[in-house]
Amino acid sequence: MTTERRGLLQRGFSLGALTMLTGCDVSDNDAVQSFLARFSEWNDRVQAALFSGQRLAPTFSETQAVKNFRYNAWYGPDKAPNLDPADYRLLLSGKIADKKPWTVDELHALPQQTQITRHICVEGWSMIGKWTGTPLRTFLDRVGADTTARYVGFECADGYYEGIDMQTALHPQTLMAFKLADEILPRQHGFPFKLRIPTKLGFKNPKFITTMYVTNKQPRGYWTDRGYNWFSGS
Ligand SMILES: Nc1nc2c(c(=O)[nH]1)N[C@H]1C(S)=C(S)[C@@H](COP(=O)(O)O)O[C@H]1N2
Ligand SMILES: [Mo]
Repeated sequence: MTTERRGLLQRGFSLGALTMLTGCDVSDNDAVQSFLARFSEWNDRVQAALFSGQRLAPTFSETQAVKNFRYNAWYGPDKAPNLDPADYRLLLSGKIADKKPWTVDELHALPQQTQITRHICVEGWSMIGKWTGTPLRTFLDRVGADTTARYVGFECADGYYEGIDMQTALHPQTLMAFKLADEILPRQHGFPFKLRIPTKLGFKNPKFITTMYVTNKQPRGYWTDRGYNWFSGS
């Protein structure tokens, strides 16, 4: 790759723009692919270093929050997991002292707070929603999680998986959201809970979580395995 092209990439030109400029499909080029992969890893490290654990995502007023929130997954809403609250258990593993599984009723009895924040999806849409739930930090304290560990990972009922750094897990706006627009979280939006992280892109907000674990090994992410950045702050 020429110095000129590398400069373009570093200034944030998209692969599509680069293809238009050069008239060839650079994404077919192995050297470009491996360069972009390294660029992406570097970008994750820089983002992690720049991200302040205390910086708050913007919040909005009640009137700005939508009632009918948009649905997203790689399958249609009719295919979303239909978890039975009678059978559901949140399983805990890894560096957590009390690994007792949690029922929906036990989760709902946790202290809750409300946030009105913007959800931003990499597919090019965003929406302001009102979510209510328990700060993940409160839950991690409650179960005796080792918060000196580096990551918290999640596995979901639809086979999705995600993970976040501990700083994000302890961020005051990172919620285990049990409600959307004042209603119990609808099935397609992640019943019994989704992780709501307004400092992260939409895909780092896993729905229908069935397992939570604390680890020092960076958890894999569903969309990260398909080429998106692991850090993906918004
Ligand atoms: N389990 C699970 N969580 C998920 C997804 C998914 O497909 N499965 N999609 C992610 C993406 S890309 C987005 S934009 C949001 C969509 O959440 P919503 O349906 O409540 O809008 O969920 C995120 N969490
Ligand atoms: Mo998304």
